[in-house]
Amino acid sequence: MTDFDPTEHQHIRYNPLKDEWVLVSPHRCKRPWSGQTEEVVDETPQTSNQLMPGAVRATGQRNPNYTSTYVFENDFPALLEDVPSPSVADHPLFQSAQARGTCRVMCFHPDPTKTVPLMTVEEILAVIQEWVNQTSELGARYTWVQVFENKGAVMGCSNPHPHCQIWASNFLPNEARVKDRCQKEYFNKHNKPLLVDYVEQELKKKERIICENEEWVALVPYWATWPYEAMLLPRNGRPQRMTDLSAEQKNGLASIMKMLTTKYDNLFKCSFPYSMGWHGAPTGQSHSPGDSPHWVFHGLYYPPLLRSATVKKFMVGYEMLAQAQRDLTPEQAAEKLRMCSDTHYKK
Ligand code: H2U
Repeated sequence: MTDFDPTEHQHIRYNPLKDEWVLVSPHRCKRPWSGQTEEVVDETPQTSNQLMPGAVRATGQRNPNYTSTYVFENDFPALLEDVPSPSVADHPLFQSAQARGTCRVMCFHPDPTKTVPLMTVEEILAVIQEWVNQTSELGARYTWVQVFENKGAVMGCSNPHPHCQIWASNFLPNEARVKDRCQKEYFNKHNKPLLVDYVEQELKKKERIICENEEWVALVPYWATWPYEAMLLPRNGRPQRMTDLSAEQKNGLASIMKMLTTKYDNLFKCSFPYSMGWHGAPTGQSHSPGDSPHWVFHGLYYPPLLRSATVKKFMVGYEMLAQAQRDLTPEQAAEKLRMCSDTHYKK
């Protein structure tokens, strides 16, 4: 039998943040593709788009002539503040609970063509600062504040104007709940945050790093499920929440976001679609700064593309019924992204 080669031989990898395994089958990259392809569409928004400065939204409200970021209450929110609570379950198999919350939309820039990689570092910094403001304000009242960006029609984004959403809830969503538990268990066992240990190891191994600066590392996690999934991890201190970031960390974050998303766009010469967002310690009235030493604030990018601008990864049969499976290895994905230029292909 030949020796194990992770780029040839299938294996499973453990995700300690979610207590899940992923099947890595790199030999599958060689299979031919005659299935669905995505159309490459020019997603430059129409000048009449509803997120533009001065535009009239679906509800008839008019946006101000904003010049930087702009936040408004989502006109079609999935979470409302005041709704009746469901009655107590009469059987353990039929549990429900109250869900209260609020949803906001945040435009990144008045110019509809300025996606994150095309924005200046200063403009991205303004976005980060507004994320901090929103997390701080909503986090005072809500247990979880989820900031996320859906980019590209393939990710269900309804409007290509650069924007994100902010959903705040009185409950801990599943991803947060599992990550809270896993990080707590690791911290109790090792007396060190899981992600502090993880960054240290990744910086030593240097196998999955996409790019880095003095404050942040962008890498394809060892346990990544999406082909070009990335994580942004702080390398100094132990920020538990976005509100803990220092001025240097915010500056560094703006520049590494630009670097990573530029490489993403350059990979297949397209406006690279993804869903991205931030995870930090839970908030709300039962939490206070510094109370969650097991948590390290981090960013997550989940892009769907696999082979080209038109062929995406489908998380279907085996993934739905068994567990996530990926084709190229995280190390191969990191290398491909590392080799991409830091200068945007449109420039
Ligand atoms: P996407 O991030 O998936 O593109 O969603 C954009 C959000 O903007 C969506 O949740 C909101 C939609 O409800 N929106 C408004 O609140 N008002 C509008 O006039 C247009 C879109």
